[in-house]
Amino acid sequence: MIHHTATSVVTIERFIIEQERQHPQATGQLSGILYDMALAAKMIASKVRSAGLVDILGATDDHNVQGEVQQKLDVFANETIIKAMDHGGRLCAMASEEEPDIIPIPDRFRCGKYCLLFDPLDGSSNIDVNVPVGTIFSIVKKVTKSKHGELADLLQPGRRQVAAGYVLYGSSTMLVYTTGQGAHGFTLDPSIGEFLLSHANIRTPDEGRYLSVNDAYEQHWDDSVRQLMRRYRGLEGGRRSLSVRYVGSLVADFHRNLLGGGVFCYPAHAKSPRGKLRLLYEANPLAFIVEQAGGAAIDGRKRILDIQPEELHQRTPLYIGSKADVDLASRTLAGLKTAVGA
Ligand code: FDP
Repeated sequence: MIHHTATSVVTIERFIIEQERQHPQATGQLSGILYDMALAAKMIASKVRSAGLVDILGATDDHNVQGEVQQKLDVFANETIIKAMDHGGRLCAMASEEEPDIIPIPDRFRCGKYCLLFDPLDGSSNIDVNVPVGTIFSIVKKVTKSKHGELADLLQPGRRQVAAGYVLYGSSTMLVYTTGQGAHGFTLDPSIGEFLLSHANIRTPDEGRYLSVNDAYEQHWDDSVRQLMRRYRGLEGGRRSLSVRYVGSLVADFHRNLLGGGVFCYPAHAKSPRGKLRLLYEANPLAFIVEQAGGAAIDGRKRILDIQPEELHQRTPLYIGSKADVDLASRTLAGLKTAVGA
């Protein structure tokens, strides 16, 4: 663990270099990917900030692979990340929530040993109403021998991630990432255009304050999910009730709960048997971060990071956040009759 004095200003670049130095065998490729992500984040942040001022609001005619209408800003964020990342010689393949297939590295560029998976602009249905949105990313190491990455390189369980992070475009822009040495947060200082260390070694409270769930789906939930929500609300089991907060932008809901303590739930339900969120672009990276911060993430039964993905756009139910609250989900959904607070 690197200690900085209260007065030292630590840029994300300095922090990444200092973390890299703790691994003498490091080639600098991973650090390079993280700088490039920080650059892409600054470009997207600048566009998001001016979204209300320019004629960029509203949907394009395109639909993404999930059949959702793409907002123009999604398209911009997607292209910005691809362009920032494809030429550095560190990646061998990419995958985006907005693209149906693997994104290859163009032949004119060198290929490296890492793969990047990302959700360029999460919470995009919130763009038009000035509600925070985010970018989420995950990095894994190539496992096949091919020069260009293959599907098998991208379809790795989350526990094999070497780094993951998210950017929250909120009242300030924050980037939080982990390389498995804790989760660290940086706030963009727009006056100098740098991400500065603001939240070193984030620890999420063991017990949460907040419950984030869209309970408009209650009619479609099964009985165990309904029971879990009653327990979170203190209506059953004698547990202290959680306060409900639901922005509807995963990054914003996750970030608030990470810092303040809480649980975000997107259960499977009758109309959406695998839930809504994407394992590779959303659940895995956030699960890596939350575990590094002392929290937990499950799909209702299994640890998210242990799920073997079968397809790029696989969906998963998600229960993520403070350890005690996720443990309660695990016990309740398994139908265990143990005491709620136990
Ligand atoms: P969005 O559809 O606006 O992109 O992953 C997609 C996501 O937002 C998450 O950010 C958010 O948590 C969730 O969907 C909201 O879904 P519901 O509207 O079904 O609650």
